[in-house]
Amino acid sequence: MESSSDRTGGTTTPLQDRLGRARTDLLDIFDAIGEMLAEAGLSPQPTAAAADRLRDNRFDLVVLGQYKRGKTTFINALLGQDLLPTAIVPLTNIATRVRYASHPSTLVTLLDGRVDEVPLDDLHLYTTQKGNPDNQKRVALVEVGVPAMALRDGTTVTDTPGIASIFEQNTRAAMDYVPQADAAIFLVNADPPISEAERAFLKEVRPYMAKLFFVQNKIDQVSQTDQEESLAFTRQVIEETTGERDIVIYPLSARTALEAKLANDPLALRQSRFDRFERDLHRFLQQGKGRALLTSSASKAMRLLASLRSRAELERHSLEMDLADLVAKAEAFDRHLGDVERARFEDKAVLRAQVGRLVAEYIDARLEAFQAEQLPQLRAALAAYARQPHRVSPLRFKEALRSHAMALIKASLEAWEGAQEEVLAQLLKELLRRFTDQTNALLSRIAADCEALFGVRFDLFVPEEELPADSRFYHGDWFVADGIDLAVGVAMTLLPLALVRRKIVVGTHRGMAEKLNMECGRLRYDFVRRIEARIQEFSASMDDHLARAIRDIREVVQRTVALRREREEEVAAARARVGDQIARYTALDARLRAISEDAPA
Ligand SMILES: Nc1nc2c(ncn2[C@@H]2O[C@H](COP(=O)(O)OP(=O)(O)OP(=O)(O)O)[C@@H](O)[C@H]2O)c(=O)[nH]1
Ligand SMILES: [Mg+2]
Repeated sequence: MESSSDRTGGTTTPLQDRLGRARTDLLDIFDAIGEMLAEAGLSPQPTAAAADRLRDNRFDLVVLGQYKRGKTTFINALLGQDLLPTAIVPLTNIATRVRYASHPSTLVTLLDGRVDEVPLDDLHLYTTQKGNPDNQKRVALVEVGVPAMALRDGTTVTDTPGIASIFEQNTRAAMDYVPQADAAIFLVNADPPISEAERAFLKEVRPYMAKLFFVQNKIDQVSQTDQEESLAFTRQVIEETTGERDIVIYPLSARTALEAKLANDPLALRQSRFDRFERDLHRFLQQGKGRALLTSSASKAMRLLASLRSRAELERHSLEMDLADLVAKAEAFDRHLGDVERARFEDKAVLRAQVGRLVAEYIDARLEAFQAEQLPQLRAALAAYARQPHRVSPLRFKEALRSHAMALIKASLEAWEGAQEEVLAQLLKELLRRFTDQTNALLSRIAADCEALFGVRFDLFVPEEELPADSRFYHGDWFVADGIDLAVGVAMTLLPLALVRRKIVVGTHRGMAEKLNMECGRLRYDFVRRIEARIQEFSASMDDHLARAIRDIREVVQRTVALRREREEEVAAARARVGDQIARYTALDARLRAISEDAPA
């Protein structure tokens, strides 16, 4: 296959060229449709958004693996730059997304939503355990823009904190990035071979990933025999864990590859065996995503075009109909819209009631049961902790107990929240799907009215990509690390030590009930707020679909009625204009079909 290389070892193939041409063609068509929409007095915004997506051609890769497997080094090797900080000690503690930018920039998004721009040299102050211990700076995500050739097609790569065990904080953070990614690279080492923690993690993430690349890193550290033995073992474990056969694992050395790229040494790059991985990754990116995005963009363009065409046909028809007949039908259409509005009002009342039920039956009832069940367990755990030897003053003892109680409550609530989120997201999705069905039912009622009255078909429905997907809830920031307060006065310190300690334990037990209750209240508030925001946003977008459909039809009919009543002499010119529009739509539609059919498989 002919191919031309660029500096970073990426290649362009004839396949890419074909996709590239199709993309350029499609971008042209979006421009043309945008102009036509504007000409028809409609907003060209949908074409601009679709074209942006196509131009950006974003594809999100995420790199996962246990700490110290070389994830960050691997990303640097991919970029051919020593960009992200690496180290011998466990390092990355904040996810870092790298994307293409013509001018370098580093943006830090904080948990409260604020975004700060920082110098690239300060990156380590935010993303590493050393620079930002236990995330004291409250960073949510760091995004680095670099002019790296490997990312010029819109691919982003996200570096994640190393997983340790599946119960640990970093693991959760890494997991958070999984559902957002289009593909993941899972890094293990030649030595040691795949561990139990890695196996457990893999089992957890596999269902979420459409595509997973397996990499055996650091092959430079072991002999070839050892490397092959380790590879066979790793393969066996991965196949058993995922139930897949004949998986591909890429043995390579990220460090050698990075050094080779920095020194511009093709021989060393070959030795690193990084090039084979890179080639396959590029092929996957071009074929998989490139084609999927192209076809979905083409169908979006066809939909926009179809709606323009229906409008033009409605106009042509309205120009030709008997005027009295047209006026009567326009009135009938408006009357039917009154019915649609009433039906909509009822749909919304039903939606509100369903949300209320979801909150009462699901959140409230479960939170109550959770509290009743957890409190004795939490108290037992605290009592066990109190029984351990604590050779400290009563004040210190109180402090230790207090913070242990807090940690217990926090962990139990977080586990509960994590488990509920998924179910809740599912229930919410079903609810929104039902509401979408109702919206679609109204849209097809409007379309049927239009067809019956004016003889023109509009394809009205909520497009597939707007259907509610598994909307993940992002973690709210509800936990407040205080609240268990008990008075241990000076007087108490005069009592016998054992008695003081007993009092402290009892006091903490009491404090725990209050704290648990308070935090459950916060959690509830957070859940309800997020659900309501989601419902509001979704129902507004559904309303938009209806309003647009109605406006499209009414506006054409009313305008034509006015023209025919007031400026009969312009009717002939209007007919010619509409005929011309329809011919242009037909030509564009043919071009779109050619792109869809020709899109390389
Ligand atoms: N010999 C060898 N060392 C490597 C290779 N890749 C990475 N390392 C080294 O392994 C250590 C850890 O590398 P990092 O890239 O920081 O690993 P990481 O997975 O990002 O680590 P965390 O961020 O802590 O999870 C560093 O000392 C790297 O130089 C490799 O291919 N060969
Ligand atoms: Mg790292």
